[in-house]
Amino acid sequence: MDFKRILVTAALPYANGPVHIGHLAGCYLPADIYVRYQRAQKRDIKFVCGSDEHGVPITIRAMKEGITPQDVVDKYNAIIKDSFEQMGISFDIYSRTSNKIHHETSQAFFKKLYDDGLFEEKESEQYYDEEAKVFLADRYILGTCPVCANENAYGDQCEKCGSSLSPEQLINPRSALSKAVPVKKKTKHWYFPLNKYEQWLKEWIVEGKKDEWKANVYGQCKSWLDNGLQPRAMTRDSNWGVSVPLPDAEGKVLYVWFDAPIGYISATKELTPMWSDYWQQEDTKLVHFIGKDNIVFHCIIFPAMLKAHGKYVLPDNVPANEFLNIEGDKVSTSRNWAVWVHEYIKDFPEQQDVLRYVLCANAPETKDNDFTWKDFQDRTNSELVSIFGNFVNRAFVLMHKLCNGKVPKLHQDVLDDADKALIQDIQNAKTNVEADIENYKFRDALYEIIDLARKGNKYMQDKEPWIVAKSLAENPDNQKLIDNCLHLCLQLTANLAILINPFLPYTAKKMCGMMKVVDRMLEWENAGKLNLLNVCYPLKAPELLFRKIEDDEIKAQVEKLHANLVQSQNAAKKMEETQQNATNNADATPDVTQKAEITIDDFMKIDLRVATILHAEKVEKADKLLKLELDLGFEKRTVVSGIAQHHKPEDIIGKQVTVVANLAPRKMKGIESKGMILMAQNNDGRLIFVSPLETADNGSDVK
Ligand code: B3M
Ligand code: ZN
Repeated sequence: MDFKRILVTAALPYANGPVHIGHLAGCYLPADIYVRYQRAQKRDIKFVCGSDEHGVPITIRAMKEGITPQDVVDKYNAIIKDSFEQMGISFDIYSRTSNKIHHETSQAFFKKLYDDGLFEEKESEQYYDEEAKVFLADRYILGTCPVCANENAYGDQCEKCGSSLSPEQLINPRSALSKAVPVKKKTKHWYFPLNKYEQWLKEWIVEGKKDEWKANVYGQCKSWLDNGLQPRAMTRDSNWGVSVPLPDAEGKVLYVWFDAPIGYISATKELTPMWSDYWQQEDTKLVHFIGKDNIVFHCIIFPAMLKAHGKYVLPDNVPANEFLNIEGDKVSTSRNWAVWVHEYIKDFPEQQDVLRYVLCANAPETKDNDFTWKDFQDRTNSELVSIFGNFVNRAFVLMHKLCNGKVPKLHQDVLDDADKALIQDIQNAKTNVEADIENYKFRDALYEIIDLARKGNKYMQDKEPWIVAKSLAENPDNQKLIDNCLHLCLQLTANLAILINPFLPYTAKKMCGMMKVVDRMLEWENAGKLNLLNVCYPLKAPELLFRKIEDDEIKAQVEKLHANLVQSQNAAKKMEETQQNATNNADATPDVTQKAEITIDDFMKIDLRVATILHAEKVEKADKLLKLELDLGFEKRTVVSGIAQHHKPEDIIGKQVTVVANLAPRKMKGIESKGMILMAQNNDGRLIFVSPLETADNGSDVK
């Protein structure tokens, strides 16, 4: 089919944390390369993305940080957006699913399916957390995976073995919120009958896409379809999300995987009044770039929704990548085993293209791949610096030295086989890069370009114009040989700029500056041409395109990774300890290790208050714990504190103390403790109250 326009989407990242380089490699970088190439081809193309601001990951993060979900999404949306901008990911729009237009669009979509009688309304028993008073769908529930026995599988998926699960399948289910054993409770939801689309999906994918889609994508779809599809609930009990647009749906929101992909439509609407051309005209090529954990949603569920709606185009392709591991280990945000994009930008200013290069050259296109800092250094130094950068630099230096700083002429009369072979190489590279990019083989395309630069180096090395120059006194005609060599090397440089532009846009721009050509030269139709630089045109002095990455930079990064890991483990341990308040180690030594720097914003998250102890008593069967009744001015509450071996209950009643008032509640010996009292630990291990020196009002803010 001949497509008139292309719509490219990149998975909407959850705004519950910053993006790491695995995200870039998996989805955003390949999408950006594809889009930049298509733009250079002057095709009608739009590139949409935005933050996914609903769903459990957001609410869980809010709970962990003790802030509201809105605070979470505002914070991370800004960080993520900035990371993408810095890395040159050239979205036409980066939107947010919290925008009004998205709520309206996804509600209208739901309503259309509802009005068409598509949903099955079902009451069912679902796990409910009686302590936290919420239904536990998806990631709110943890348990043992029935497939691989991983004890921390989620209610929707086991991240260890990749199995897709439902909460009922978990062995020993527990609430991710309170750790309590959940009970079953009745609730009503709207189910999308995926099973009714099974036959159609089989025809569309198994018969239609087998040879077109990547093997990893097709394989996952096939196994889903072979296992048979079940109706899937498209609503959830929650107060965070797009509310279900029906009268009897109080407290219900759209399932995040129902609303998020519609986010692509909302973003396009926000971008252009012509949005419906991109979504509703048959001759649109819709391409979803995603990571492998999103395949089923983009290849099965969303297409079935689009089909059910009836007015939308279906994805032509879903070129999902696999995962990028870091230094041999799976990325883990909870263990902080990741290379964060915003930190890379800080540590390596002006080095975006280097990261783009390494992530594309090593992209997990067909299987999981490993990112190591050593490989980052090797590829930069031995490919970008030694091959690509070196070639361009030598061509410029020699042209200044041997051709008066101007583009020399091409003398047809002395054109030899080596010259002709190089011309052929340039033209072949164009054809191959083009085919590779159209087929989503970005690694191969990039390799092709580096290989062309390698051929340029070899050509120059074989021609040795600097040696030929020594013979000019006896044989002035030899200048023609020098001219031809440098003419072709410079035309090759211009071609390299065009070819590398989708991959390394900052570098291509720099090259245009050196060649004194306008950006328009980078249009794809110019690739393969040999008249891109005019004869006699004076060019600038060369600028180094890339710098070497030094050993100590790499060492520092590896150390940072390990330090992060240790720090996150310590933080997790500390959290456990402080929550249990079991701190009385008699021979404690003063803690001189200082904690990492925090910002004022970090500090402001802690709600510190003055309170008075109204009542204190020992907790049964716990020799370290006291149960305290506190007056916080605005409320009274219970806090369990591990100070029983340091203070007698009768001695402390009436004392003023400082309380961390927004610490997540926790049960100790069956008592819910809502907060933590600040204590200083003396060198002898004694715990001393951190109290105001003068009497303060209960509930006063400590800042
Ligand atoms: N936010 C999942 C993820 O970040 C999800 C993608 C939505 S795409 C519509 O992995
Ligand atoms: Zn498992």
